Amino acid sequence: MRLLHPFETSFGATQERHVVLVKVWDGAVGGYGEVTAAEGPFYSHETWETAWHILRDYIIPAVIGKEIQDPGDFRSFVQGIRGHNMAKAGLETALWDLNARIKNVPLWKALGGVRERIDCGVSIGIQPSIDKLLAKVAAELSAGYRRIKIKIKPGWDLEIVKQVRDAFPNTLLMGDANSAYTLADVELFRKLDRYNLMMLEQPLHYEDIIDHAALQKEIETPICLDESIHSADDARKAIQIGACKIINIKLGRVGGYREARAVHDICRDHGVPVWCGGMLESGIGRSHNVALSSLENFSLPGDVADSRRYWQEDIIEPSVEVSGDGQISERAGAGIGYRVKEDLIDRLTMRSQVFSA
Ligand code: OSB
Ligand code: MG
Repeated sequence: MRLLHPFETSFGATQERHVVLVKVWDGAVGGYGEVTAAEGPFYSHETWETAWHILRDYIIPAVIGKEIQDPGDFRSFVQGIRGHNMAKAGLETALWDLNARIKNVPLWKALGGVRERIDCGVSIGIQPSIDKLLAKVAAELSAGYRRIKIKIKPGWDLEIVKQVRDAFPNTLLMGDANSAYTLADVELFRKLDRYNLMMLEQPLHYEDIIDHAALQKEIETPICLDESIHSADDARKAIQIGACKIINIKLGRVGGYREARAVHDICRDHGVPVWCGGMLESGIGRSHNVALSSLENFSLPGDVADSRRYWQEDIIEPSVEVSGDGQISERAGAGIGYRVKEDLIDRLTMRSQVFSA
């Protein structure tokens, strides 16, 4: 699937997406999941090809033909496979969808969600010019989005944040560095403190919490961790040492709903708000993000936005729609609550494989 616009972060730009989808079929009902790994190993070590390999050769053989009463049991089958959380989440989230469809309940309710409408923000990539960025921010605000995230990197940071803040003094604004800095940049972050950012996402190394804790002591702006948090245990440690005040939860990064809920719960118990991150998902991954965001402690606007920001035509029907006041409504239907356009998926498919018990 080709993104309508290239998306650029501190680690590079992307436009062509290879989306690995997982469909689980119990003989009567199907459930769908999405692997959120990118084309290259830049956000994380996983790519869509490594996910395919790990699913085909390890995850699916560990699960196929097994009796699964509860999708939370999935973890016990794949415990021996280290890492590859996005590959695991592709199948785990499909099992949650399947289970909710079998029980004929909306997935967000099966998860224990309480928010019938979720607050939406947008993530705006690095732009060719500050004028283009300002125009994008203005357009997203008039579309109704409640929070603006701008990607930053060395050379596209202080001045950019200043100009956006000057132009939009009252907007909920944050920056996401995707690990582009080190502790040597602490002066820069002190200067960023002037611009009343809601948070600064993952400024330092993608596996670090120690340096983030040191940085958080030096600055006022809350640090939000993304890349560094792969589990509830990571979240506990990060909170314990003061590495962050907010956590972004992504289903892929943590390996699915079971761990996402555990991260959510640990954060809630420590008074740390969370929000749902995005990975430029197709409608299937996006609908899972909508369901996850219904949980109580998702109290900040997430990066879950309207399908039309990304795709000419999405693979679910209806597509994910954001209201004029920046919200998405949870669906009343069973499972993810959207119809999956299998015919369109067939036309877009470049590789597929069927595994039977
Ligand atoms: O860091 O949150 C991130 C996209 C790809 C990889 C990492 C990130 C992002 C985004 C975009 O910020 C979120 C979205 O609009 O899906
Ligand atoms: Mg991020």
